[in-house]
Amino acid sequence: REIAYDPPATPTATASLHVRAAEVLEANWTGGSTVPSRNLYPHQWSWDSAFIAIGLRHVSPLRAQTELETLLAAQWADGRVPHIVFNPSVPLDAYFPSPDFWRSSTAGHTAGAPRTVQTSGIVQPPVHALAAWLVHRADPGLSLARGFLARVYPRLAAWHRYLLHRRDLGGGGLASVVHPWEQGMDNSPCWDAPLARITPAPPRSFRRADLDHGAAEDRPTDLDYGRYVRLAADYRDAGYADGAAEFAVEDPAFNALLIASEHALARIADELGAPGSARRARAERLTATLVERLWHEESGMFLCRDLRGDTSATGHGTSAAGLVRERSVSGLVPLLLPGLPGDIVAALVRTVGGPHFSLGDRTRLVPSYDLLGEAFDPHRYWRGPAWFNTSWLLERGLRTHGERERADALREAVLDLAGTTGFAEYADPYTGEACGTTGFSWTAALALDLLH
Ligand code: 9WN
Repeated sequence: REIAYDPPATPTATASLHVRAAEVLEANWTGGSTVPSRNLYPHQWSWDSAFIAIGLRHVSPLRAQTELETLLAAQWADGRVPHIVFNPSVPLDAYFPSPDFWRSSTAGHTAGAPRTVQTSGIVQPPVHALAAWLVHRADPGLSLARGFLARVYPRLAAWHRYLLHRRDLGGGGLASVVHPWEQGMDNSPCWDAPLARITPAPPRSFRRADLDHGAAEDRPTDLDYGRYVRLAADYRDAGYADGAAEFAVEDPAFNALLIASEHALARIADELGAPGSARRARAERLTATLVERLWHEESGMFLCRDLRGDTSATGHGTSAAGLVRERSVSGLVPLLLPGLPGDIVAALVRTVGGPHFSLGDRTRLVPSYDLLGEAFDPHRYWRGPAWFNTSWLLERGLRTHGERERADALREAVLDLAGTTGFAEYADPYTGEACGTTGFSWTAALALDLLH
């Protein structure tokens, strides 16, 4: 006979997925933060930590708060949040580029790099205020007792200020990325044209540690790496000063995440008794600017704007000047925004299910790049494979706009494939076969989030 106070039965598959995901996060926890992967990425990464905190809040709100606090403690005085915070106990040759490449405390001196920790000098997408808000909501009592929001708010505000002022390289109100690693989708075909103008660093001037752990055909090419190294070294040699960037791109996902985080910051301000209305209004204005600068009607999605590209010969009117004609999942991420005009929402939903991404038809998770694009490759990193963070963002977007059935199907697919791939870094968009590394933190974290 059943005992009345037994908890309702949880389907075993769901329960075990929860346990396995929590185990991945536990195994990757280093005491103050979580590594994306023990072998491939043995330090703290910026946007990974934000996604990780969003999942970790369901297991340990304290660890989730700590994750974000550790990252923000490495913030530079100019407001930038570095894309990597290095763990001093990890050998230098475990990851490239290592701290001796970035030399943050000396080369970043003028920009205000911290002296006690070593970091990179570039940034990653600003998912942090959104994460902080969600982490707070998971346990408001603990958050209040620890003064969590009050401590992170000024840092998050300075971070957004940096992006909206120092990084408004196009002068139109959006933030630019100055390196493909900043946008987070390292070898996306969107960067092929802007990167082609960069002279690669000589192949023998650096050693790729990623190839010790990942299959070469799943990773960016040596030529890509040569250009990544050149761009980062030039930025470092200019003291990490913004303005003279050889590579400057306005990216839809990066800016949409900034806007979503600005909405979250408004809620945090409200919670702290400082009305968030001005921030909310700014988020709405930024949404309009995003549409104005990056929406491309003909493609039915947002595109990247290459600020250093040829803006004269487009044949599509001035508003299309500088837009990169490649369809990346990045251009679908703005679906996350609540204030998006209805016709744009409808067009994005059509595009997600249409031939270029085929969600719900030929793919179960959203591919990172156009299935029909010339550069499509189902295994090579951000040139086709499906990633779990972008599917999570799309799931949130579909649900925000009342697309319940599509959101439910995507949620099921994330949970199913996270489990069957062993929490893979990414997957073949057609077969669901695991690619990259396994035991990947944000895959586990975002699966956990969707279980709740
Ligand atoms: C460079 C950590 C990071 C992710 C990025 C992903 C990959 C790094 C690399 O790993 O980039 O930052 O060495 O390839 O592209 O999105 O944050 O998981």
